[in-house]
This record gives sequence, C-alpha cells and structure tokens, in this order.
Amino acid sequence: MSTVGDQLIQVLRQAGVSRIFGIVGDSLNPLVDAVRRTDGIEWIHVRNEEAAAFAAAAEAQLTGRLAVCAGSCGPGNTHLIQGLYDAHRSGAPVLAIASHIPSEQIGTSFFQETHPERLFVDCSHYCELVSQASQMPRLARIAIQHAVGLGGVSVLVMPGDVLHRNTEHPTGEGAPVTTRGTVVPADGQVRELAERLNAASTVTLFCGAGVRGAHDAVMALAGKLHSPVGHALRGKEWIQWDNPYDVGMSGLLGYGACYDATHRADLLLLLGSDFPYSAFLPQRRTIQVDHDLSRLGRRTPLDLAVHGDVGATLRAVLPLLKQKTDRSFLDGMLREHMRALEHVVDAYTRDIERQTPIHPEYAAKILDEMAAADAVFTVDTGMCNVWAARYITPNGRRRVIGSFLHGTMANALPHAIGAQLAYPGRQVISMSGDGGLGMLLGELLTVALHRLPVKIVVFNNSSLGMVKLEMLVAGLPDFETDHASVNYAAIAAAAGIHATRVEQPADIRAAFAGAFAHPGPALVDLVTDANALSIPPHVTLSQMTGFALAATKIVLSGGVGRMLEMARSNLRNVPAAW
Ligand SMILES: Cc1ncc(C[n+]2csc(CCOP(=O)(O)OP(=O)(O)O)c2C)c(N)n1
Repeated sequence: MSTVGDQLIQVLRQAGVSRIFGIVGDSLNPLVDAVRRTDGIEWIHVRNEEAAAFAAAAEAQLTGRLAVCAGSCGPGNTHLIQGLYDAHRSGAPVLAIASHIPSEQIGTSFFQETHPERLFVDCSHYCELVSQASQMPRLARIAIQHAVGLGGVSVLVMPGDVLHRNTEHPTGEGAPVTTRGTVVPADGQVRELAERLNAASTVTLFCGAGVRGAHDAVMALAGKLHSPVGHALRGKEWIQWDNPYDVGMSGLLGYGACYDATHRADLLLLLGSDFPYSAFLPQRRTIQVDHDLSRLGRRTPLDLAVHGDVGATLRAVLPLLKQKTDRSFLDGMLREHMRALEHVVDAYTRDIERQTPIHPEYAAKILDEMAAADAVFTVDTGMCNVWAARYITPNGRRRVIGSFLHGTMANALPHAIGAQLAYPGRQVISMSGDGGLGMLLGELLTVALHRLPVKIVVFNNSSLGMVKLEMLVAGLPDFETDHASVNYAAIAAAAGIHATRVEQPADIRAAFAGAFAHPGPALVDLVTDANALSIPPHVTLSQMTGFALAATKIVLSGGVGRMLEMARSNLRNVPAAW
C-alpha cells in the first residue's frame, strides 16, 4: 500500500519537481521516507528552513517552474516564513510542505504546536490543512495550481500521522499544469491604447519585471514612438541590454535620466511594473499594462488600464500605431542621460585602484568584467543591491535575483544554493554582505556539503552599511551599525571551502580568477570600506533629513560601471543634427 506521503511525492514528480529543500524531522519523516524510495527526486539538506524556502524561491524564480521546500512541525515551520514571504512577493511558484503535530493533538497546546494554516496565510495564495487521507491527491494538485497559476506560495499543512496513512484514492496520471498561458488584452483596450499612444506627442516607457521575454516588442514600440525607455530594478535584466533608448533606472537606487523622462513625457506607459515608490511616478497622464489585474492603478491614477501580458499587448497594438517623426524628446533625454552619468563618474573617487580598505564599487566593477556571460548573480539586501544595480551589466543571458520586494537580508547565499542546483553547469555568484552572510552563516555548510560550486563574494565592511546610510540620511549619528571585523575566509576554509581574503585592491582580480577556476565552492572575502558612500560636501544633513530622494543623491556620488559606455554608444545612434 502506498502512503499519503508517497502520493504527494508522486504528484510532485508529475509536476516536474526533482528536489525538496528542507530539514528532516519527526512529523516530516513519512515524506522524507517517500523521497528515499522514489526515483527522480532528492532531498536537499540545508541548515535552516529559512534557507530552504529561499533556495526554492530562487529555483522557482529562475526557472519559472514549481519548486518545493519543507519544514517540520512548530519551529521547522516558523523558520520557513522569511523565505516564503520572499518567494510569495517575488511571484515565485513555491509549494511549502508544513508538517504538523499529530492530528488528534491539534488544539491541545501540544509540544511544538502552532497553527500553520493561520501562520502562513499572509505569505501564500493557498494554505490548507490536510486532515484526512481522502483529501489527497486532490489538495496537492489544487495547491500546485494555485502556486503556478497565481504566481506565489501554496502551503499544504500535513500532520505526520496523515502523511503516514494509507491512500484512499488512486493517484492518477493527471499532471498539474505548470506553465501559464498568455493574457491577451481585450480588443477594445488595444484600440484605445493605440489611439492614446498615437495622440500623445511624447511617450516614455517604464519597464518592470513583466517585460521578460518582450525585449523585441518593447524595442519595436520605442522605435515607433521615439520613446525613452527607463526601468525599475526588476526590469533591468530584461530590458537594459541592446537598448538604444535606455535612460536608466528610477527609484532610490536610480540613476540617469529616467526620472526626468518619466515626468516630462506627455504620456507615461508602465509596462509590467508594480514599482512600489509612487513618489517617483508623475501621478498623471499614465497608462499601465500588466498581466495581473490587481496591480492596475495601485501606484498611480491611470488614464487607461490594459490587462494583458506585455509581449501580447505590444504585438497587438504595434500594427495600429503610426510612426512618430519627431525624435527630439528622445534625443534630448539620451543626451541628458549621458550627462547625468558623466557627472556621477566625475564625482566618483579617483584613486579607487589603490584605496584601502577596498572601495566596494571597484570590486563590483571587476566582478562585472570577470563574471561569465551567462552568470547568475544573487544579491543580498543592503549595499549589494546598489552594487548590482550599478555594476552588473545585463546582456540578456545573465540573471540577477535578490529579495527586491520583501527586502530581507541574508537572501543571497541560500538563493545561490537554489540557483546552482537548478543550473549545475552555470556560474552562480552570491554577492553577500557580511551582515547577510553572518545571518545565515550555516548555509556555508550546505554549500560545502553538496559541493555546490557557488562563488561567494563577500563585501565585508564590518558594518550594516545600508543602515549606516539610512541613519545618515535621517540625520542620525550611526549607532550599532559597525561591528568587529570577522575573517569569513577563515570560517569558509574551516568548512572546506576554497577561500581567499583580499585586503589590497591589486589582489582582487587574482582572487576572482582563482575562485571562478576552482571546480568546487569558493569564497572571496573582500575587506571593503564601510564609508564608501559619504555625503557629498555640498549637501547638508538638514537638507536631507526625512527626504527620501536624498538617498539617491548619496548613492549618486558613486559610479555607474559600464553604463556610461552604453549611454555614449546610444548617443552615437542619434542623428548629428542635435
Ligand atoms: C532580516 C532583516 N533584518 C534587518 C533588515 C534591515 N537592514 C537592511 S540592510 C541591512 C544591513 C545589511 O548589512 P550587510 O549585509 O552587512 O550589507 P551592507 O549594507 O553593509 O553592504 C539591515 C540591517 C532587513 N532588511 N532584513
């Protein structure tokens, strides 16, 4: 007889799942035993269930396929929460199997009792208790369809005794649908979109993660409308490459002419972006296209909302558009973009090649140059977000993921674990803050245990650098941000990881080369400057107090990597007349 645990594993196999991230234990054991007895699926042991959820989130985000994590009852469940929030907010299809105390004990304050079906409600589309064998395999398929269909987390709460029971229904062959269809907009919306785009004198496009797979269509649209194309952080990897209309990024980490292009255009077209900072949007003359109806109009009033995938919508509207003839707005914005980048590069520290502690931007620049053309970068929340946004040059093949919506620390290393398992042959680089690495330090052991060839680059400034910056912006003296130096290379080496500590800028290249050439896991511990971002002298603290845009000014005193070259080469396409 097969058990409910066996049945769940069979359904997961039908959905194409080949691994479960988690930590074995008590109520989970029947499931783990089913994994042991089933071909084609493995158990990936981590050191903290939080990391299991992050790893599944990365796998799901990168591949678009369902990924699975599991936690045992009580504390094993509560550890999952951080990673599940990250997965859910990123729209990553993740199924969490939250095993539960014996079903007859529910409601008795039993050992390790929590109420998982309440606990995970806020970070899932679907969260249900499986209290009897007869509910399976149906609930497993429903949970999977929710995760994949709605994009986010589903949780199956499974008491250990239920997992252990004999099945009551055949499993059947019906594989869950794990690829989503395309949302094609209604004809009337397409016509109205065309009319408004034709009527506007100038249109700027602002792209989010929803432009994934629509690069050609967005370029064709920009070409027809002579539109500047800006992006949010999550849109960068999909749209900034091979883009002669690029005007940079908006938001707290933004740069270039994006802000002006979005505010000065006659019409702003938001494409697949749920960019949360309303203050950076003009709040007028805006059209939004999104495959998710619930996002339409939630950041800004809209002249028109279009429900559709970006690619499908643009392909439908392009034949209805007239070629605009006046490109002076676009050319002006491209020039402004280049000037803005030149300005920040001028302000950028000159002696950077010799500076110690190492300037983090110098290290990020070298990392960008030396990383593989199809590398996957996972980026810790903190200043690594800034370095990735500024220095990791997208090319359509690289991927950059982070906790860009939940904004939790310590995501990069466990994300890298999921990424490396999903793509064993690809270079996976974890851009870790020392605070982030310290928070889930045990995951170094996971990397070592599974011999994952992850390359961990630690920006080790002995500081919670992003918070230090926030305190400066708020006019507060920084407090409890700087801590004693830790030698992460020594820790990694003790865990059996190839490790190098780098204190001199001249040694960075050799350290990266050694790490990238090493066939197994490798860590480069860069001793970086916590004060790399100081307040520009002409801005006083009182000017900045409480003013969010000030963060941009501070960050703008840093460099912008290869983006200046891109801006310059885009200007070469602009007719000489300007
Ligand atoms: C779990 C969690 N705790 C606290 C924060 C607030 N926070 C945001 S960035 C940051 C500092 C990160 O420090 P580190 O990883 O060393 O990176 P750095 O900014 O110094 O490069 C903190 C404490 C958070 N985002 N997530």
